[in-house]
Amino acid sequence: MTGFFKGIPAIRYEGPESENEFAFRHYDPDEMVSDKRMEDHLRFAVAYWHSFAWPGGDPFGGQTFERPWFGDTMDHARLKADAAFEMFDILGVPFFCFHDADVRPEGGSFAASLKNFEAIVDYFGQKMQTHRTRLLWGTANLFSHRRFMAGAATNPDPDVFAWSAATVKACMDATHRLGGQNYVLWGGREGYESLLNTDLARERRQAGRFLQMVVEYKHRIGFKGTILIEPKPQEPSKHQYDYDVATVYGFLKDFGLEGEVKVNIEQGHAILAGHSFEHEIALAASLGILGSIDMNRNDYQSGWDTDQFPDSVPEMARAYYEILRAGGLTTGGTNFDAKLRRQSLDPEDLILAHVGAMDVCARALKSAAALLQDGALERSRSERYAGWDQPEAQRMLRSGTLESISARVLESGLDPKPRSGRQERLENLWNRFV
Ligand code: XUL
Ligand code: CO
Repeated sequence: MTGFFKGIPAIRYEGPESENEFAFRHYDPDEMVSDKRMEDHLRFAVAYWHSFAWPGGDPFGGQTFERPWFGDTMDHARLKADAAFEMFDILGVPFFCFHDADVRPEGGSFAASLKNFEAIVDYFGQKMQTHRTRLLWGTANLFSHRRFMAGAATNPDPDVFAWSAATVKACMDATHRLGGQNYVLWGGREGYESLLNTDLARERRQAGRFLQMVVEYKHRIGFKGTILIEPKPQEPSKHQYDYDVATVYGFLKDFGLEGEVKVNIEQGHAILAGHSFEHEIALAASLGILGSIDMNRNDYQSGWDTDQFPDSVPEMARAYYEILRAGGLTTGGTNFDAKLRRQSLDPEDLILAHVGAMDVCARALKSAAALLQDGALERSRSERYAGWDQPEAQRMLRSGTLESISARVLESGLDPKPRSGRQERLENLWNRFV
């Protein structure tokens, strides 16, 4: 026991009337929501980096948090893992996620870093025998160290490409070994700062080949999890090649990977791209590439990626409605890629941030499931498109030409009658459930 969370009890479901801060009011893992237990719908994960590796800095100030595991030794790394698994137990979360750089000290060479990493992965493996939390996904940090300042796979220097490929291999091996259900690639530096020094076509080709290698390796080692790309339009780079879901889909098609790779959609990234979270989820679902979600919101005024814990049930309900409509999460989950505010110094803050976020998601899921089950929204949507179910309309889509359609319009004296889109009525319906 590290003693870091001393005095904090395991969090249990006590129902909406509970006044106990250290209890769930809405998240009851065993409660059935439609066809599945709540825990199996939401598949919550704790993000190792924000909760255990982030020191509380911002662009104007450094570390605010003091944690006994901050330091560059393997002893520190093991203490950090001990504290992390203690928190997973307190929260009862089924999953966690990590980057290589979150969990091990950097060594003096690639081989030394790898040795540290493998030792910690062994340590995780031992801990997972006595704790119930599993690995949702692993990933590589190819953005923090200065060697990645001009990109990883898209770097003008082939040696950085090679270093990145070797790093991803190590992280995929670790993910596979720990039974991870997905492997994520977020291209923080896969973009550019200035077009004046950038060869766009070349960088995009490098990124495409890199991703093909990842998929080839996945099959060679027999990793059964899903490979996920996490779109983000900018920050840290001025422009990232994985801008949003639509851009990623085009990229996957270009490199023949649309059947192999899905997306991990983050709420804050969707907002930065000028979309809503639910838009990105609905689009991914419609393209068959919805994989997983990172559940952390941005501040709507700051214009950058603030990675806050979710606090709005109506917003989350929009997201879970689209997820449920698409059939739910399979290998994916709800990863809290969220960090405390830098003034939230106490161990209690870290626990209660997750408790509140899990409750918000649970309420949102329940509202969304009730609305979907009610069926009125889906009926209204199908009625709106009912004309397309007519054989004539289907024939037009299948075998129509501009000439044949034009002839029919002239012959039939066709005269379309505008119909209400009923938006406000549907908003009222929505608000009855949420
Ligand atoms: C950065 C971000 C990352 C990815 C994993 O904005 O979201 O933490 O989720 O690299
Ligand atoms: Co993320």
